[in-house]
Amino acid sequence: MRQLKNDIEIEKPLLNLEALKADFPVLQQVINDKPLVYFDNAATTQKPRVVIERMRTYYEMENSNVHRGVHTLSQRATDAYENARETVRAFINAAHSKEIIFVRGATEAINLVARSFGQKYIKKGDEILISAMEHHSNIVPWQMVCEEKGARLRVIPMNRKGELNMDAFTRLLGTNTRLVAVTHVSNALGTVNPVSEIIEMAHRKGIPVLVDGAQSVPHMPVDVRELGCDFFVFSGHKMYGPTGIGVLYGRAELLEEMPPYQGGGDMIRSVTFDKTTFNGLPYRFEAGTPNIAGAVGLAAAVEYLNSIGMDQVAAHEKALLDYATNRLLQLEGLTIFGNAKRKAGVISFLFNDVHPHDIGTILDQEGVAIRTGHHCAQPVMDFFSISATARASFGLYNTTQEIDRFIDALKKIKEVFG
Ligand code: C6P
Repeated sequence: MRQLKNDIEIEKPLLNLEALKADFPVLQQVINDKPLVYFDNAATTQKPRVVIERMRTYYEMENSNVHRGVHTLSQRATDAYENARETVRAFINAAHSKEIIFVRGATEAINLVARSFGQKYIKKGDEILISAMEHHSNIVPWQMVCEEKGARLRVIPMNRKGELNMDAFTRLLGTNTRLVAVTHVSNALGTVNPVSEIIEMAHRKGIPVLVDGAQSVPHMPVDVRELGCDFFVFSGHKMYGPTGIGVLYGRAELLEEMPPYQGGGDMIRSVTFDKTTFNGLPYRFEAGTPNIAGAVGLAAAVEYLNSIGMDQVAAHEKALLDYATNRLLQLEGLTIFGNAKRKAGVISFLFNDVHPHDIGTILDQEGVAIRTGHHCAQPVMDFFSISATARASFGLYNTTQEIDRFIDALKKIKEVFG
């Protein structure tokens, strides 16, 4: 069903937004005398009460160390932790729970693959292929490996709309390419990349692919087996879960062959001063006491997302993106960076000559939280010959009314700066 709002046709809200918003204590606040509008979801999302409560219950009733004790609390903690792994496995449809490695976040997951895969498989003269729109987390770890191994980092170019040049990608996939590492959704431009196509093309040449799903998993259904990717990484805090927990999915055949990332407790089978043998998956990659409460909180976030349905979330955020884009384009002097055909709910923009930090500050005074800066994607800024943008990014609890507030606040900027 469609309705008209400010002369723009929009989809009628697909979700019960009032009820959803009530699930998030932080969103009930007044900031600078205005009800908070939170449009910084690409940086981190807010947490629903079920996540906060689940972590509280964990600490009040189950807290112990995992895989170590025979006592009841240790069993409870171990069960909660391993059930969380299974919940995450089902959410992204991995084949085995041993393919789910709990890490601190997307950044650590990429560093793990860069270190471990890199140590075993990357040698002098090899190439690692990334894209022009990567977050620093999917650039720097590869640069470090390249430096160490004498390998070369190559970059799939993009056009001015923020779409990857797939012809160039075909040409760049060569006999020296050892790995392709691309983002599913760009945090700076909102582009949804054709990762299925990228994976298929790379696999035809026997090259594994890592997908950075930090900005996709919270906003659309993801099925790692359907994608066919070899590695997939994401962060709990961007999907309504806690900070300090994230996931590396890796195909078992690959992970089994990779050397450990860190040494310590839980990742070993036996240790003597002469020799250590390592544990099996997934524990081989989880040295030390893990973030148990984080994993449990992440599972609660996944269950929360499941209760809404990822198709619904994606459709709602697409409607918000279309509505906001149309309204923004009516503002004279406003430029949107990232106009790909397939986009997620991220809008990077500049407004006349106003510095993005001033845009962010004035919006904050109006109770609207956005991010300003280079978004840890400096090469994207360089590509457009700018140093920063203002960025609004949507989450499942956002509404068209909030977008109206955002537009009204932008109009105030025009009044202040002329
Ligand atoms: N982007 C943003 O405001 P961590 O910090 O490990 O949770 O996620 C890193 C990361 C990796 N890939 C992409 C595509 C990302 O967007 C991010 C985090 C945030 O855009 C913080 S810079």
